[in-house]
Amino acid sequence: MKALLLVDVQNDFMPFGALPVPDGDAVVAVANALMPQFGLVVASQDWHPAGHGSFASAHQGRMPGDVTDLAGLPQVFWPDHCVQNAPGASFHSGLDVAGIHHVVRKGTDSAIDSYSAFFDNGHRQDTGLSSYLRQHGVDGIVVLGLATDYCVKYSVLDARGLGLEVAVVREGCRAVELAPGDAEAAFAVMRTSGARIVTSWAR
Ligand code: VGL
Ligand code: ZN
Repeated sequence: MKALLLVDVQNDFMPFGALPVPDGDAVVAVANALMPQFGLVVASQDWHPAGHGSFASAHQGRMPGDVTDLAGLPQVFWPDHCVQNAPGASFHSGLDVAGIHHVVRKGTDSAIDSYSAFFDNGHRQDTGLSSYLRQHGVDGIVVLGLATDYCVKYSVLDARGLGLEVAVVREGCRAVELAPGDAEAAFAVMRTSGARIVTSWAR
């Protein structure tokens, strides 16, 4: 069966949030419209401890947008965002959370970032999502959420690596776009991995 994966539809990624994704709140209506069409709906939640290693504020002399490394991997430093139990980490108030069957939290280890809902950026720890999906007989996922060029992209690439069929709902995604073109580049990489890029009215 197919499951719907909602990636990081959280306050801090909304235009009013700490790590604003332009037009990010547009994905909420798409998520709400699709949820009733799926027997299984899973949502990921970026869930950082205060002082997480991906926060520029945790490193002296670093600004959001700087790129260095963390845990031996290239790392963009971000504004403080999605701190565990803070309002910014909550799902958008307009999201129909009653329609979500399972929440997977990621980014909980201060020493490494975790864009993907499946593994951290070094593929060292597993969030448990793949075994959850396997246990529920899921062979494919339909994905939407925030942000196209980070957490959506890496979740999709990991899902493909796990052998899942993947469709990405284009109008259900919005991008950070630190550099112009990052969104389209992300869609291209996802397509190359074997994911289909679809619209919710033609999937
Ligand atoms: C995300 C940057 C940092 C995302 C999470 O959800 O795409 N981006 N943490
Ligand atoms: Zn994060």
